[in-house]
Amino acid sequence: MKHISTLLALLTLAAAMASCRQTTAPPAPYGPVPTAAQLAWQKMEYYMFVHFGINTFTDREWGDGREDPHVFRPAALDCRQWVATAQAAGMRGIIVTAKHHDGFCLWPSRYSTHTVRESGWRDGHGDLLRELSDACRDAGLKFGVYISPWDRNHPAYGTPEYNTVFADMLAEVLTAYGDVFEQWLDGANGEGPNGKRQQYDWPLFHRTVYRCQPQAVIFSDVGPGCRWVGNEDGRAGETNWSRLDTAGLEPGKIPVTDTLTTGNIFGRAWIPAETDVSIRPGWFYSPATDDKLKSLDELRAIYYASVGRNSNLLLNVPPDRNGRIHPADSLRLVELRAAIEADFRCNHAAGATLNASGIRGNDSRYAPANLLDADFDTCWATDDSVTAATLELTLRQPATFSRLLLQEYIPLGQRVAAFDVDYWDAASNAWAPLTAATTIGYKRILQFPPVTSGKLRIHIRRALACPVLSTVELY
Ligand code: FUL
Repeated sequence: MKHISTLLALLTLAAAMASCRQTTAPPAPYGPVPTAAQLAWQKMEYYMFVHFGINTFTDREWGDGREDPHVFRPAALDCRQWVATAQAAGMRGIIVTAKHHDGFCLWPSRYSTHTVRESGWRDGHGDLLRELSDACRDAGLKFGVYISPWDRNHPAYGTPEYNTVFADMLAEVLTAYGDVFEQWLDGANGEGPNGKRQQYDWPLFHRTVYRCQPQAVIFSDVGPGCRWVGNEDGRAGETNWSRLDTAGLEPGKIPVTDTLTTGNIFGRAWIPAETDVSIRPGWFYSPATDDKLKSLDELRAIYYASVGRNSNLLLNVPPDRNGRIHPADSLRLVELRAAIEADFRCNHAAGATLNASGIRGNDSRYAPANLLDADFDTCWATDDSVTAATLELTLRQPATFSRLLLQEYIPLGQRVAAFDVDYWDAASNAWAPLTAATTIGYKRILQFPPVTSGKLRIHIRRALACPVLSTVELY
């Protein structure tokens, strides 16, 4: 009996020593890293843009600010229908044009006389931001606002006083409707009613947003929270760094949009890309575009070129003159969701075996098996000195696949700069090249012609620091 308890004590001690030995330090962050708000934002992946306002009723993209507010007359406006549509589409939030360039405010602003109040909609007591933010909150969708600094209606536009007006409008919106996940600010800047252009006070605008909504991610051409992807085609760069150098740049003053599409490999700030694109030819509704929606194939390609390339997708779906999302748009969105879900139905990497050329400190906390669990926060990493490495995936049985999904653990920065992928070709009894790419980032999805194989090899050729990956999935 005594022997057994001594043995047990020794075994317990050995186990304790083994766990004490696991002192491998985690990888140090590489470069700038996302804030908690940017990380939460990145995980949203796909959400709805809603362009709605005066232009919905005038067949114009940019109203001139002289429209009669009574033009705004949605007969059956129903924000709950927008929210239900976004949810059915698999989207996680909605960003609405609270004010576009024409200056018309979808809320009864104290700082303007060109608002829903003056339109007579809901007898002048309507507040679209109230209705939409309530509907979002009730459904668990996040709520965001686009408030255009360019204002073709406001008499103060083009004078220093307008900067205060605009900051007051921001504060008004950002304190009255609950949490705002994203403040969308574009750099459009044209002449106002007084024939003058505005010198925007960006530091004031940013301070105001952060004071009212410390967790909001501020979008503009160049951040600071997230950046424009540099085109309106729905396409992030094949190489897409979430880092950007912004010295000397400001919204509306960007020398080359290519930089926004790819980011800067050694950029000093963490400013990930957001891909904004419309389901219709214009941003605003027009009956003339009811039969000109992007096809399912086009939208699916956009998904792969945005979410599949380390960018969030902000898909614009403009409600019609009734104030509802048109059935054609709703149907297309649901088709898209079904197509994407079908693409990612069967993950052949689940239950597979994954071996790595190296494991950080030979510590099981950094084992490649962590890439196969569904947990973003468990990773595979190598020793600090290792910046090229190989992962070999052995499936339980040969399968046919055409998509590889990878994720880097971005809380420690973005590292991988080049990798290629081979599959085991049973016919020739050798590895055969499948595809190659540069960056991964939060999410990278590679598509290739279907192959049938039992083994796949990912070769990271170049990383800026030891690779830290979170996910490998194969479909
Ligand atoms: C741009 C605007 O000029 C367009 O009208 C549209 O709202 C687009 C999303 O942003 O800056």
